[in-house]
Amino acid sequence: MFEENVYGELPKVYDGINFKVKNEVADAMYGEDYLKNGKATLKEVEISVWNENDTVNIDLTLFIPNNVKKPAPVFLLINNRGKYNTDPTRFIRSQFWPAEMIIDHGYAIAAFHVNDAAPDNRENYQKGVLRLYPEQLGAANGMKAIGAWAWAASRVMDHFKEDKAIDSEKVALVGHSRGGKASLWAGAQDQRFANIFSNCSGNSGAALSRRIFGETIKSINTTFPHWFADIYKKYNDNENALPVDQHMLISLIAPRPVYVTNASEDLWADPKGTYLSLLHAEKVYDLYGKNSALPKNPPKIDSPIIKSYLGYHNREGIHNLTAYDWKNFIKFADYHFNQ
Ligand code: GTR
Repeated sequence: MFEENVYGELPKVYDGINFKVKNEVADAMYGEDYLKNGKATLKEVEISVWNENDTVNIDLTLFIPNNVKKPAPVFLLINNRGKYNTDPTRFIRSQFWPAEMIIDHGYAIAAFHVNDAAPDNRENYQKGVLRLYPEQLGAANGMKAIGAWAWAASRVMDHFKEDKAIDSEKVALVGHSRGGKASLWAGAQDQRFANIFSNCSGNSGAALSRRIFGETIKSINTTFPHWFADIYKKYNDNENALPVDQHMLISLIAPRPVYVTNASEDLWADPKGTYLSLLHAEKVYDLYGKNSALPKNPPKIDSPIIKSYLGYHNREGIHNLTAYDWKNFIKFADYHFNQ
């Protein structure tokens, strides 16, 4: 129903895929003092996928901790902001992708940029993955940018399956806002992702549409007509006609752990509706015997729920992905991966 009404169909087949390590640095990364301490190995991988005589390249930036003996668990970010946020040289360090902090906790950290999969604008969104699947373009249930970003996350997963330095059973997928809509959709589609993190994803992400609070289906479809299948526009001002709501998207990831967040000042993303969505997903987790015992009411600001299959926090502040968010993602992944 999500394919038919919201995100569009996610193509499952392609003619071929290739992974090319374009750059590898065994002693990458710097300490606080900006002296090189080589605590990670940098790999820049070009993922090429071809279908219907056309090829798409997705660039993966990956740091792997050097002091671990086993294949490393990994956090993969769907980067919907500037590429500088995932600077492979580490000249720029951004809280949006705090690579040093993740490495220090024994995880690898990876990212790809959404524009490689589907440029994030209504004029050019077709000039990525959709070149491989031209039949999607005319179809009412054809995928657009969010679908293409989720599809690309799965191609990175294909790489992790081949990369001996990575523990592909422990891949945590992270997305912020529009990226957090895509991380949920990728998690629902691809069971190889072990943990899903959806940060401030709001409407058509983790928040319930039927609350009609903050961003609505009509406003998202109007501002971002290139994100969802055309048929989704049928539900503009018509939420009750939708056969799904977003708690069902979280439920589709069951029984795998999901962590969602809000920011206290980000009412556009409807913190209350996000928490309710998580709470309603609990019924499906219960079917698997994974009781989360979430409190009925949202927890106080800055009070994360970690030891649970369904995790949550509402961070003090504005719409963003910060070191606070990542610290709690690490705690949640530690809890589930080390159980
Ligand atoms: C907003 C949009 C949200 C969210 C956000 C973002 O303008 O209304 O749905 O996706 O952008 O990605 O930062």
